[in-house]
Amino acid sequence: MISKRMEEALNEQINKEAYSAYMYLAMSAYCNSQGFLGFSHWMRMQYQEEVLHMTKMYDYILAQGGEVFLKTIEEPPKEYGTPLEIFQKTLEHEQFVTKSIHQLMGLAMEEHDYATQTFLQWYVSEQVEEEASVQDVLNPLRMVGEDKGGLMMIDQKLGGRMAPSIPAPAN
Ligand code: OFO
Repeated sequence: MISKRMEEALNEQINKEAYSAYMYLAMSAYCNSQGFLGFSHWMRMQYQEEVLHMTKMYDYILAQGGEVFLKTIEEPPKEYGTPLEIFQKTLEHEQFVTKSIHQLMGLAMEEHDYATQTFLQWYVSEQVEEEASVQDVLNPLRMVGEDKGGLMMIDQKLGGRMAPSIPAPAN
């Protein structure tokens, strides 16, 4: 069982994960339109990952006898600039999501909600991985700058990103 306050906060987080999915899908379309098919693929995989983050939280709310409220998803921008700018925006967004997960954990601690703390631990670790995987792309992007050959090499590498696996059942 979860409190009404926790139910509301988890539903807010579902909306943030849904926005993340939507934004990465928009980035994927943008990269495709710029001819960066590998970057586009990476973003498409990231979109799938966010859908899993969202549904994992959805499953948890239901497993705890709570109610799921799907809210309006904000429209993401259409233009994102250069590959370097795209990944800078991606890192900023993931840092925002990390903060949001930490606030949720803070609420679970305040409420002595041990089940939700255990559940959220997965997201805390996941956000460390999310930020690290974005940094792994940002570092070579900073190195190559505007060199077209370098950008094409990174694009090719990102085209090999594997599809995310289904997360373990809630909790
Ligand atoms: Fe769901 O981790 Fe990214 O946003």
